[in-house]
Amino acid sequence: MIKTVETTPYQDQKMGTAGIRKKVKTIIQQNYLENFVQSLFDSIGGVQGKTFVLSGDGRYYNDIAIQKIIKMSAANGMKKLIIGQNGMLSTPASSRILLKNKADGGITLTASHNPGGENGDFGIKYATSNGGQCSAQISEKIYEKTKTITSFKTLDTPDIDLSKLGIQYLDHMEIEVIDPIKDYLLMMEEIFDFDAIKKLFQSGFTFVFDAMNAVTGPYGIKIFEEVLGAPKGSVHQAKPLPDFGGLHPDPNLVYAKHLVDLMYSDHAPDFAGANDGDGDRNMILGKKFFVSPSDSLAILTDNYRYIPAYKDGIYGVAKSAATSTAVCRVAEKLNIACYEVPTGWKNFCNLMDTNRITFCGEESFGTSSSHIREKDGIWAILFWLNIIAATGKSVEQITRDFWAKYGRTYYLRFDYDGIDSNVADALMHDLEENLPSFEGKIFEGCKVSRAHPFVYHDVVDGSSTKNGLLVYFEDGARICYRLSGTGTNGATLRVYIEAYDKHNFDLNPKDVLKKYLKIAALIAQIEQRTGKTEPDLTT
Ligand code: VG1
Ligand code: CO
Repeated sequence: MIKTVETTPYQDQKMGTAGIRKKVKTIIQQNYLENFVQSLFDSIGGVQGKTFVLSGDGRYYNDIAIQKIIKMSAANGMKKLIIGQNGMLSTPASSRILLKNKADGGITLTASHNPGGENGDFGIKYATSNGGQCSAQISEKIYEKTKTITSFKTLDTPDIDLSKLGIQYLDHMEIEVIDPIKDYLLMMEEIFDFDAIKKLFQSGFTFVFDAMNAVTGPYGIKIFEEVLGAPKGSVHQAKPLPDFGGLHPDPNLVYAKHLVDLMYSDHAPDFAGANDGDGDRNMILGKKFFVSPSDSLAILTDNYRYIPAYKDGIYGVAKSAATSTAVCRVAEKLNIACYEVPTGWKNFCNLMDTNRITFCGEESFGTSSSHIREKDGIWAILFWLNIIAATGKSVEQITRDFWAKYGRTYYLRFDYDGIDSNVADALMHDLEENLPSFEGKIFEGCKVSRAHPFVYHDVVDGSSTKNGLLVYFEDGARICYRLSGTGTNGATLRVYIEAYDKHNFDLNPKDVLKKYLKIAALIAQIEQRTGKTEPDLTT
C-alpha cells in the first residue's frame, strides 16, 4: 500500500564536495533521510520507470536507510533497483554496475572516509547516468526542493531480504540483489595483467592490503588473495564493520598510522596499500617508504605503457587545483593535455565523457581512470602491482626513478579543523580581496609572482566554478587555500603547499615546506582569526 506521509522541511540539506554528509544524529531525525530522497526523486523529474543502483559502504544506519529507500523507490514507481548483497557496494563498484547496466542513477550510502558508528557520520552520494556524482547545478536543485518539501511517498511493507542473490519484486518494482565483487573483478582483469601480478606473488613478493574494517575487505580477499594468490592473511582489517572498528577510515599517514608503523618496521612487507570507508581512496607504501598521492598520479601516468588497457596510448590527464603539479610535468613530456579542475570527482567526469582525459587524481589519496566515473582505491593498488611486476623494481625505486627524471615536488596538506563557519568564510573572503596586493611582495625571502582565485571554466558544459585561492612564488612553490566541503564539525580550512626541487630528493617535506606554511599563515591571518598557531592535521 502506497502511503503519502506529510512532512516538514529541514533547511540544512545542502550537498557538499561529494553528496550530503551529516552526523548520524542529524540523519536519524524524523523524516530527515526521507525528505532528502524524495526531494532528489522530485528534482530529477521522478523515478517512474527508472533503474537505479542502490547500496552503501556498510556503515552504521546503512541497513535502515537502504530499506527506507527501497520502499520509497517502489512507491515512486521505480522500475528496478540493483543492490549489492547485504546492501553493500564500494563506490567504484557502484559506478561500474551503474555503467554496465546503463542505469539511470545511483545512490551510495556513505560518508566516505569520515568515521562511522552511532556517533560518526552518514551520507548519500548521488550519481547520474554517466556513472559520476551529479553536477553542482543538480545538487542545487535538490537542495531547493528540500527546503519546501511537504510530503513523501513510501510503502507499508516488511523489509526486503538483501542477503539472498537474485531477483525479487516489491509491488511492481524489480529488485536484483547482485554479487558485489564479480563485475568489478571482471573489469580489473580486463585492465591489468593479472598473470604478471600472480607471478609476482609466486615469487615471494610480500604484500598487505588494509581495508580499514570497511567496504573493500571482501573485495581485497577475493582479488588479492583468492584470484591473484597473495598469501592468506595479506588482507588486514578485512571485515566491514558498522563503526569501522573505531578507526577513522581515511588512509593517510595519520589515520592509518598502524600501517605506516608496520611499513617502517623491520618486518615490513614489500608493499602496502589501504583504502577508505567506501573504497575510492588509496594509500601506497613501500618498505620504509611513502608515496605522496600527488606523486602517485604522476608516476602511474608516466608508467602507463606497462598496463594492458592503456599501452596503446592515453588521452590527457587531470588533477584538482589543490593537487601538486607533478603530473603536469609528465603530461608535458608525454605531450598530452593536463587539466586542472575544482576539488571533487564530479569535476573530472565531463573530461572523461568527451575523451579528453584517461587518468585523474586528487591529493586526498584519490586516483582513477575513465574505466568508471569515480576514484578507485583497488584500481590504484593493482596499477602499482602491475608496474612492479613488469619492471621488477620496488615502490621506492620506481619513485626515485621518477624523481630523477622529473625532479621532486614536495607536497603537504595542512588542515585547520573545527573553525567557526563565519570566521572561516570571512578569512577566505578577506584573503581573496587581498590577493592582488601580495603580487611582487617578498615574504621569508620568497617573491610572490601571482595570486588569484582558482576559477574553472568547464570546457564541455560552459559552467564556471570558483574553488580555492592560489598564491604562486617565483621559485616554483605554490600555496592553495580552500574550505572543505565534506566535514561535519564547523569549517575546515585546508592549506595545500608544494615546492619543487630538481636535485635534492631526500629532504623532509615538513622542513622544505615550513617557510611557506609560515607565509601561508601570515598572509591569511590564520592565527589572528582562528587562534590556531599550527594546523590540526598534516597529511
Ligand atoms: C575531500 C577531498 C576531495 C575529495 C572529497 C570526497 O573534499 O579534499 O579531494 O574529492 O573529500 O572524497 P573536501 O571538500 O573536504 O576537501 V570521498 O573519498 O570523501 O568521497
Ligand atoms: Co571515499
